[in-house]
Amino acid sequence: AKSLKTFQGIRFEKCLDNGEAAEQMNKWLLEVSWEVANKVGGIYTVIRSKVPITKKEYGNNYICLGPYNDSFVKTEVEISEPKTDALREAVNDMRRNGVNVVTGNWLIEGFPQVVLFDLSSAANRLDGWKGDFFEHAHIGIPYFDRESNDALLFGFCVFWFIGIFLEHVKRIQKCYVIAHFHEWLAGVGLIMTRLRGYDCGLIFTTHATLLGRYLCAGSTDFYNNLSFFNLDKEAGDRQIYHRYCIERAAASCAHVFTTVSKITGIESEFLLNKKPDILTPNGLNVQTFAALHEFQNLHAQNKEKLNAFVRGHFYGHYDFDLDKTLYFFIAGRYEFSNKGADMFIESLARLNHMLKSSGSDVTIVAFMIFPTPTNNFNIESLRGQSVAKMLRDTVHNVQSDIGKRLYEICLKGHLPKAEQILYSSDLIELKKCIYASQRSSLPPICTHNVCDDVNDPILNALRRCQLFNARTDRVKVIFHPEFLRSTSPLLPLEYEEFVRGCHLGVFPSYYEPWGYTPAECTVMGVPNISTNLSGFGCFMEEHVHEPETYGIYVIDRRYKSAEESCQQLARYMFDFSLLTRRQRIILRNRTERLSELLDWNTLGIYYYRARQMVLQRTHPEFEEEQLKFTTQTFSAPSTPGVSRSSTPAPPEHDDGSDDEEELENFPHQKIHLDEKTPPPPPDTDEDEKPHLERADSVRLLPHRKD
Ligand code: G6P
Ligand code: 1S3
Repeated sequence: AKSLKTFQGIRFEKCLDNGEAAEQMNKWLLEVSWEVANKVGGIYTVIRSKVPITKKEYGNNYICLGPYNDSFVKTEVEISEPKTDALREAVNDMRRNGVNVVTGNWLIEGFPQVVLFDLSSAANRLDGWKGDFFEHAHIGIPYFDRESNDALLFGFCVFWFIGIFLEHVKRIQKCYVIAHFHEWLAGVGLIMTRLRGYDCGLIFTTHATLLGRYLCAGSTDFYNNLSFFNLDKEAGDRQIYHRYCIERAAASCAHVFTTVSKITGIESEFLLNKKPDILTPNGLNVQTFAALHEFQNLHAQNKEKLNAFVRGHFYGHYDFDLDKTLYFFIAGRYEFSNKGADMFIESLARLNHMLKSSGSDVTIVAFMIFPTPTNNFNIESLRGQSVAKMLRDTVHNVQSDIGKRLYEICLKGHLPKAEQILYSSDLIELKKCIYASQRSSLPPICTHNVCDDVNDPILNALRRCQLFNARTDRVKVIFHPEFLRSTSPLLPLEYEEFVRGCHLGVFPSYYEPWGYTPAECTVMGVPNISTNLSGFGCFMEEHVHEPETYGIYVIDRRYKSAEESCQQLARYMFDFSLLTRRQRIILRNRTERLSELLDWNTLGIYYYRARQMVLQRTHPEFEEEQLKFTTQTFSAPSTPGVSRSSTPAPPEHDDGSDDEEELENFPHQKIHLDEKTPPPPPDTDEDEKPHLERADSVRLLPHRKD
């Protein structure tokens, strides 16, 4: 919607070219996160992908603060001394006092300045800082919780840095400094900065709540009981009381509190006792191709790599047609029920039954990519690839020999007889390979030896549902308990290549504040399934008219029982299996068209709004001041004619656009080719408030588990 791209009537792009203005105004943004140049989970993706647009707005006055992690710094950071005085002073003060601070630029698009604190060099201060924290915030950190101890060290380093930085930066002229903290691990710095009353606008963004994650991972009927939890007790029972206190205090101390989706906003209202001031959905750095069909070609190329793997993995049982095989996948942090792996497997079993009983000749290969400890690849999986390679090499040699013989004979002016070009020795070699590819066991359901095989939830669910890769099964399963990498001897693909090669991403999460996996699928033009308990699913339902027609399927896990949701998921997957190749191509085109909606160039405006809000709250004179520095940019009203809609308009030449007939038989829902842009919400002050439903008006699930 237009409102997604404008702020107080000014187009977002206009706000972005202000790096110079920020420098002139002495306006700074410090982005504080445990995942700055330190890949742990989703927040790394948020910060990393957001850097280019944030740099546009703040120029050199944008600095990322994080912990020093030797292995990442070696490959991700170009170390150099700080160029600005305030930064140098703050860093040198800490160094003089024995804290090792590494500075430089993060080697990612945007090349932002980073300040990284070596926490081990500050460890001798742990007890003192714990005392200070208790004195000021009344939160005690137990000695045995290493993660919290690190969070405390990190927080105090950031707090120390900010104090000195502010002192120096305001010497020259009035300054506007915003410190934006992500997640509880960065919370201590925010709490201390606020409690000491520093002149710094503080934003806290939570990407999940600690209690939410823990409660959902059990068998709690979470969304129906949000208002009933005894929070202190629940946190205490899980030995995370002090972490929960940090998170709650950070939300409460922030001048502006944000979270990534409506659903996590509601959760925060109950679990952190704070309603977010604004929602900041996650975007991506969308790669746009010059040619529209490039991403389709990439699909075909990468699918071929998956085909090669599947041929090897199913050797001896390779009796299905790869031309009629579809690749589905689920991936993420290994939180079995939070990420909906339980529902995926249950629905695959149903899909298997539906395909068998309908006499379908389609095969589904379902990949599950969740890292868990293993003792390396299993022999059967490696053997499969080597058997396939042996056969491929032998066929290649025979083929080349046949070619030479054929050429020789034809040169002499004869047509060859079969035995003149295919020798019995060739047949023997081929027979040897064919015999070697016989097997007495079923193709493995897992590529590795999982350490805790007996208790592993995915393996147990597959056993319970009897998904064993039998010949008669139309649904085959492959659990890959390791992140993908192009150097793997088994499945040598990067995650992005893998996603592009697949047909459908399935993410039936129960707990998912945002969900980057379906968003990544979307920008790569891969249709996907999410739920209305995930931030992404809700966002797409809100902003895209009939998302199914764009290959965005959202399962109802909120108002339906688990059994009903399972059936819905199985039905979506079954319907997808009925699509023709042509229909799949059209659908991929449509999915990819939604990329613009998920681009930071669109979604970055929410972060921009949060920053404007914090400055208005901490420096009421700020807006007027800003106008002096940015008159030219800000006085230009947006031209309605150039505003683009959030449901992107169809491109002029879309190989799917004139195929209404092809879609007649689209099994789930007919795709409407007339684009409908959802009515934009009013671009008023009211719009600044998060669009949260009142807690008491939220319709809740009857029961989570049947
Ligand atoms: C892309 C390619 C086509 C290919 C198709 C396969 O669209 O450009 O050449 O035929 O992928 O699609 P499928 O859904 O069958 O993997
Ligand atoms: C969190 O990471 P997660 O996979 O543990 O933060 C991500 C970034 O905001 C978010 O996409 C995800 O839903 C959260 O769960």
